[in-house]
Amino acid sequence: MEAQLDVILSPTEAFPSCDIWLVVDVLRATTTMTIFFECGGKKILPVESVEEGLALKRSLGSGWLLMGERKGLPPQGFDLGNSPLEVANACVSRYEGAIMTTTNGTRALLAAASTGAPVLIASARNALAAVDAALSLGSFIGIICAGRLGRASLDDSACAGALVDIALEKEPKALLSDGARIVHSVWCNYGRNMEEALKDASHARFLLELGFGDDIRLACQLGASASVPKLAFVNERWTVLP
Ligand code: 3SL
Ligand code: MG
Repeated sequence: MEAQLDVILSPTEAFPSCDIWLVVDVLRATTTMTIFFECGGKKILPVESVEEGLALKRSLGSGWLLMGERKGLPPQGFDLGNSPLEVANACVSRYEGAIMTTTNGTRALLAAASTGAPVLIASARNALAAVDAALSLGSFIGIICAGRLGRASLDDSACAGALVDIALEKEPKALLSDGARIVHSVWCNYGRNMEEALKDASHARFLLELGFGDDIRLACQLGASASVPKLAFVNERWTVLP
């Protein structure tokens, strides 16, 4: 069967019924997750709210990291922010795992999980490996951009465009939805260059103002990682595994 690619620009759109999802929050949640597993992290428990994260950390104990953000910064009581650089420097492999909540990324992930189709974590870093993994699991691939506060974002659209581009190299006859064509145009319009696309992204400017320029640099490293984290339902909880 010919491959089919559909992209939704924000989780507020209607979800198609696809074989497999790639969830993208390149700035920064899915980049942070990719790096967490590159660094030997064991598992991530995504949760919706700060309160749920704090309660889960209290019940699981100090062997677990609590990480994430609101308005780009770690909420009070969190061990780490949603920063790929911070995670890379945190010796995450020493912990049983991490509990994570972010404004858009973990919510997009849980929304994808609710469809029942398998879910993989995608970022620019693992773009090649993530597309390979998705194509090996099904022919109808859906890509969810986390976006920003219920709206489309240029950063996730460009990253989704890169995923479509990579998929087209492998499956040149793949059928593209309008969403897939839109993000592919964005990616090509920026010369297939993440740095160029992110220069125009409002969320990248917001992160730069907070001093997270190194996180953006890590997020732009297209194909730097072979890690493709996946979502599984373990012990009654959605869990991201390496
Ligand atoms: O919205 C999210 O999930 C975050 O990735 C946003 S931030 O880059 O950490 O501000
Ligand atoms: Mg984002």
